Amino acid sequence: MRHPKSILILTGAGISAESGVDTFRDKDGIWSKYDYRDVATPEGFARNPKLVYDFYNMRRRGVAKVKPNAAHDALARLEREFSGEVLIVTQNIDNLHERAGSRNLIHMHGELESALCKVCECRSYWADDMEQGSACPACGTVGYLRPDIVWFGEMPYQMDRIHHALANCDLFLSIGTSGNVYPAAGFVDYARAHDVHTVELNLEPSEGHSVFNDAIHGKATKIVPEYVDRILMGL
Ligand code: BV8
Repeated sequence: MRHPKSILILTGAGISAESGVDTFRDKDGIWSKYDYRDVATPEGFARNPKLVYDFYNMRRRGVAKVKPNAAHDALARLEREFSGEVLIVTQNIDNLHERAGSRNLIHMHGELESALCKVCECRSYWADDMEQGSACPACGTVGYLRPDIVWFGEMPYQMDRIHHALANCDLFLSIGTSGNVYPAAGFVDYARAHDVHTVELNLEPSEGHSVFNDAIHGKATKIVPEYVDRILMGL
């Protein structure tokens, strides 16, 4: 793909792996330690809210101790130096893209550092532990605050904006995702249906690797900066 004008980049847990953030489905990944039905569904939260608060408190504390890696930095550099549009749609709930300097960013599965109140439906910045007795910063109600995270069975955020961007970009990159979770895993099909050039950059072939026009396999901190250099040099 030479001289793209608009790039949409989907990222998953693999882009944060080399920062020290656990992925989900790799060996010793999050889903090998927790059952997603207990910690990443509305039913699990209703059944045992403390377990879910503690699960996200542990992950929020973990992210606070790590920093963006060369792959996050390369995508921020692409947004700064590329003449066209760059939009990152991340499945990740960590804040490493922002801390690397990316601005045009959608967290389609929500964010660790955001709290959602079930009474006033306001979202508030939240960097500390959350618990049953936490009060909503916006309306003050106690006992109705949840992690602002999209759980299984819930609709991911900003899907209309994402679909519009997918249909109107000319290069779609998928970085560090196993292609297991929908609707994100279906973005490559949607892009292809709109004649968008699609490239997978991942440690190993993902579930949907055969759908991509092109694939580059390796560690994100190596292959992402190299690919960004090629785009910026017009190669
Ligand atoms: C919904 C919460 C409907 C936050 C997550 C078909 C269509 C639509 C839905 C479905 C469907 N089929 C099934 C469904 C239901 C379900 C689903 O997809 N289930 C799967 C398991 C079959 N989808 C949903 O429920 C979604 N909601 O569809 O709602 C609806 C409709 C109308 C009205 C209301 C509702 C919601 C999905 C979001 C769920 N929330 N997480 C959290 O706790 O983090 S999903 C979870 O998986 C994370 O968000 C994560 O981001 C996501 C994807 O995982 P990956 O990021 O890909 O991570 P993974 O470990 O799997 O892979 C890492 C990759 O990196 C690997 O390939 C590895 O090789 C690579 N890697 C590792 N190291 C490196 C590397 N690459 C490069 N360098 C390295 N160093």
